[in-house]
Amino acid sequence: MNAEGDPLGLVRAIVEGGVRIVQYRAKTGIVPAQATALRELTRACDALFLINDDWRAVERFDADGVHLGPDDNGFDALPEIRRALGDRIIGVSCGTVDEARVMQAGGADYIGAGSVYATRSKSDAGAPIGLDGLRDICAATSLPVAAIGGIAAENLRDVCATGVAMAAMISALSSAADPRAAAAALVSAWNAA
Ligand code: TZP
Ligand code: MG
Repeated sequence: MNAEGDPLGLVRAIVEGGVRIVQYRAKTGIVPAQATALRELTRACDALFLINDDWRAVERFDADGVHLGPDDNGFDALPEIRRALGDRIIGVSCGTVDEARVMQAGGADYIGAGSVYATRSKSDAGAPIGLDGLRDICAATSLPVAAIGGIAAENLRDVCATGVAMAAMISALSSAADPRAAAAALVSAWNAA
């Protein structure tokens, strides 16, 4: 099972394993039937459903929010997006303390910080910020921080100790032989950290 071949099966497995936030990264375009199915699945499991890149798709698929990076439409205009999305969640990618401060002032709800370690899942992720970079961002913002990039079972405890509220993962889940078991083990390790 993998994100390309059977994204719905993968998400079903990981939410059954205890994951409670799912971000839909449709880099070649949103597939409406897929987004609708993911919305239904996440709602049934009490998991949040966030759409990456495209804040205009949030209402259309009744998502819980959007995640925006520097290249996305609206990243520089959070107040306008806030007006459009109301109480829905707005998350933004940051790699530095300054970016985190600007985004907090702009009205973001959470900060996605990374890449923490080297990653093969995002070609333009830039140089890793490491645990020190992550710690600095956590100290600079009162927003919840989601760590991302190269996070897996072996470094989860170190990541958690920086003060982040969440850890986001692609390959640790999508390349697992048994994504449900991998998700359950990661959630349990996180809760114990
Ligand atoms: N943003 C920064 S790193 C990254 C994204 C989307 C990819 C994370 O993927 P993985 O496989 O968990 O390293
Ligand atoms: Mg983006």
